[in-house]
Amino acid sequence: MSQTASDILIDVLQEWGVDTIFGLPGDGINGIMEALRKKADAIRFVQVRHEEAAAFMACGYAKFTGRLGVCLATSGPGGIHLLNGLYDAKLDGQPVLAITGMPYHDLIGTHTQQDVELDKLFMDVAKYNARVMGPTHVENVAHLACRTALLYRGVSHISFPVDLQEAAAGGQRSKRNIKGHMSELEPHSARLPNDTDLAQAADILNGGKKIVILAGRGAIGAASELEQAAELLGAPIVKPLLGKAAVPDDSPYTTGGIGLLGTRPSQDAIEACDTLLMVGTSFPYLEFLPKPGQARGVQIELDPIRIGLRYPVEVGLVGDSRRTLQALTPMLRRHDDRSFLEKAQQGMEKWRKVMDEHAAAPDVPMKPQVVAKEVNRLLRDDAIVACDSGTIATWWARYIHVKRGQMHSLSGTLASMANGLPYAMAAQIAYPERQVVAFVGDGGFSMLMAEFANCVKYRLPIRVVIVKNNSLGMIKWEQMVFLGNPEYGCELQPIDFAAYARACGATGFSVADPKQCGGVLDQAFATPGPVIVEATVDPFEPPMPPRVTVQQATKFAEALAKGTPHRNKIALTVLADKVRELV
Ligand SMILES: Cc1cc2nc3c(=O)[nH]c(=O)nc-3n(C[C@H](O)[C@H](O)[C@H](O)COP(=O)(O)OP(=O)(O)OC[C@H]3O[C@@H](n4cnc5c(N)ncnc54)[C@H](O)[C@@H]3O)c2cc1C
Ligand SMILES: Cc1ncc(C[n+]2csc(CCOP(=O)(O)OP(=O)(O)O)c2C)c(N)n1
Ligand SMILES: [Mg+2]
Repeated sequence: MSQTASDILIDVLQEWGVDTIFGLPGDGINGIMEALRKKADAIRFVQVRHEEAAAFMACGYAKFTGRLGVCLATSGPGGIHLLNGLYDAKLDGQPVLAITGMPYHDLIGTHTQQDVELDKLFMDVAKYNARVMGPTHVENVAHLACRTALLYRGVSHISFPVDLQEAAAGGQRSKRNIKGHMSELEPHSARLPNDTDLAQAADILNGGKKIVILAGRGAIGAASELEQAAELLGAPIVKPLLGKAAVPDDSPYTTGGIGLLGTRPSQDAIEACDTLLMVGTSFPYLEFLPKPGQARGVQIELDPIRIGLRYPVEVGLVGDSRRTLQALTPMLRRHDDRSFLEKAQQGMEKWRKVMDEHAAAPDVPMKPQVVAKEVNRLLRDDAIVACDSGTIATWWARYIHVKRGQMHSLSGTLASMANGLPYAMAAQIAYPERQVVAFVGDGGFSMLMAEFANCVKYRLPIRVVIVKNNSLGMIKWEQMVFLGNPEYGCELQPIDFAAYARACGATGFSVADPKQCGGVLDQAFATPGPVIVEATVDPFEPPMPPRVTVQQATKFAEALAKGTPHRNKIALTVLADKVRELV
């Protein structure tokens, strides 16, 4: 059987180590599907029910494996559906290749069916974006697409007209497209800053008295180097959300998260610090960072463009976090004054007690914190946890404590809903033996819930824990606390998710009583997956910021006064939480 242009594409992907492609077939990519069918023993095609999930899966796959994530969608609507997941990859810096179909090459731009010029549509999301012009174009384009996504940590896109997909390989090349002139390397630099910058950074850090280390996603994999620096500098490690797994939560150096869903000790440390060492972070909430001029700044960052992006640092160390810390720490002297770190540690002890109080609440309706705490108890050292956007992210950030070896993520800078389930599926596909949990809200889950059927199809034993408050909880609170308005448009029609699990051929559990929550989760985690646990919780439980500002309290009062539905219950719940913190 003669080779087609699509076969060349799949061969190149194989050369780049691609073993999984997430997608949904359509008449605009049937040539590529045939090439995949022929290579089914080498490259697994994972079918989705909505292309958005394929793009999220590709992003999740990249996040959890460090490898290229690949998604495939048909021309027109299929390609358009990918966009949200691709933006997630772009904004969280993940290497993802999207392959889409296009109409017949000589009908593009003629109002033919599905005539969407996807390369134009993807111009903003993709760092590399090419339309295949013929079989002899495929090899070069495919290599560059893989290389760009991996080396520039972003999205590449290849759009392939449907007739060219089936065209015979090996046609006439143009006279300048001479075979063998391009190498297929994935080259790397040393990813290390220069010595002058290192010395200047060490000077600033050695001179600091109250130093905070802000360690984000780019510091994952550098836990022992971060702890070593923290020990030398007597500095607490504060973790932006995507850096949740940068150091485990039982590390004596960390004060956990920062920002609205962060901890009070993190905020206290940031507000008091005189020196800030940022490592692999582009944490976006400037209002939670030290005020400009308050602290001297040093930043370790792979991407030179991002040095000084969020805080006016004096030195930028352009390099990989781990390698740069290895070069920097021998130049740091041990700070004998441990009081700043000790204060943060004492703060954490208190903070944990308050959090434990909330998570032990016997109230009915059940508090979401109870569910998070019970999930936390059941997580193994090898767990991979995918979370979603919503108040759910607060419970995950504060009550699910990272253990050494675990991986955790959510859609960070795009902050999209609906990524939780696809991320978890991609994780389980990449690591069949690991424990994988999707910890999601009812709103986010229901956006792409059809994908759960594919957990059954592909025998993915994931545990989906749905914290069900029958509302778009986070938005409800934002409307009240940030704008002072009554909630509007946030209630969700309840769905019986346990029955839905059974309808898909899986097991479903429901729990609404905090006394039974641990037992039901025990059972669910012991049942061969996939499993859905729907935990019905108090819709009025607020995701409290680490410290309530006067403005937030005023807006909240205004919202209640303007006639927020259920305002008495809301006021009582917030008050009860405050009391719990005080006693
Ligand atoms: C509902 C919701 C609420 C949220 N609330 C909060 C909140 O309260 N607090 C919070 O922290 N976040 C919150 N987020 C997430 C937030 O939007 C950001 O995504 C997050 O703070 C960014 O974390 P980061 O700095 O670790 O990652 P990024 O912003 O992705 O930054 C990582 C940086 O590391 C660099 N890098 C990558 N690899 C390396 C390497 N090897 N060496 C050196 N540098 C490297 C990258 O170039 C990048 O600049 C929320 C998200 C959601 C969905
Ligand atoms: C795709 C998308 N649409 C809308 C939003 C805005 N948004 C952020 S959180 C949220 C509510 C999430 O609801 P749910 O999943 O039920 O979680 P909860 O807040 O109730 O815990 C919404 C609508 C978003 N981030 N992403
Ligand atoms: Mg909800």
